[in-house]
Amino acid sequence: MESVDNFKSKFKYYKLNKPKPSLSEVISLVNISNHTDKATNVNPYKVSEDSRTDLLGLRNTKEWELYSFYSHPGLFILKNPFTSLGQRYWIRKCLEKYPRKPNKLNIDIEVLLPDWWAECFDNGACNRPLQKKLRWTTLGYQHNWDTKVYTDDNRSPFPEELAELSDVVAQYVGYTGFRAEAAIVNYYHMDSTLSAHTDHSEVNLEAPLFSFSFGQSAIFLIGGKDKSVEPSAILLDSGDVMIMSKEARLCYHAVPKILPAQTSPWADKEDLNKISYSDANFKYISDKKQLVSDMNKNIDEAVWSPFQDYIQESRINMNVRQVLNERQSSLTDYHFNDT
Ligand SMILES: O=C(O)CCC(=O)C(=O)O
Repeated sequence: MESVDNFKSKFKYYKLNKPKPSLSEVISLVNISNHTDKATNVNPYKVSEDSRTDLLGLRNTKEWELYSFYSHPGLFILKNPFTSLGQRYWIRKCLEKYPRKPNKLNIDIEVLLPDWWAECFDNGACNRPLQKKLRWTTLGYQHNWDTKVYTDDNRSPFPEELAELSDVVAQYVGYTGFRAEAAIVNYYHMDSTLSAHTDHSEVNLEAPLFSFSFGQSAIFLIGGKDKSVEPSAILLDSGDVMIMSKEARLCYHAVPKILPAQTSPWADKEDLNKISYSDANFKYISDKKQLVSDMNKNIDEAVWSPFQDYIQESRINMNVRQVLNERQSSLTDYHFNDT
């Protein structure tokens, strides 16, 4: 007997514009008091500080708020641990740096652009149609959307600042051996959706997946290992970090709707304080001075303005994965299990 696709029904319900879906069942961690039967705060009992947070645009780990979900073991959301300046830095990296070659872009089949963001401003004014065309770029091990198979010859260097950011969050949730090796950066506009799927291409399915959201908000659906399980709807706001681990790592998920953000944390002027060069024990970042300079230049509203224009109408999601097993050095290294 064919099973009922409860995932599809929920996806359609939230995707519709007319009639507008009710948002009363959407779990919002801003209004957690309305959802205490579904999600709860689970901050680690003993939180140690991380010397890297300040320079990566993050608040002190002691201020972070981590939530888990009763119906989804292994799923966690870290509620916006970023400063305003941090949000600007990461949004800008996703627009200015990550879509550069050799990374792959969805628009490659139409036109090969060495530097998409620069091309958008080639004639001075912003080329909005070209801006709106970008839907994804891939980093590190390049996700192959057709075969869903990673290969060693289809790999570009993984951005060291994103490896560092992922490591800080991984340490906080207890995944001390996590290595960021692949990422998909998804770009959404107000009418974009992402259909139901599972992420199972990685050799290592024990390692969690870290998903960072910026800009406009989204309704995120997460169900079970098959589509008969009715999904929960969760609101993801700018700065939120989702961690999909254990059972949740292989569950169906989707984005049926982008919603206007209720606040603009990237524009909070009170929170735009310059960072200064400090001692941070970085694992991946080699040039601290460059990092500090890249972070601080976004305080200047004129410099920040083109990125502001983009994010005012869009959402960006960086989805970071570990591909290999712990002691594996490449996809063709089959000896990692030998003792
Ligand atoms: O945009 C999101 O929040 C989810 C993205 C996602 O599911 C993916 O890249 O596999």
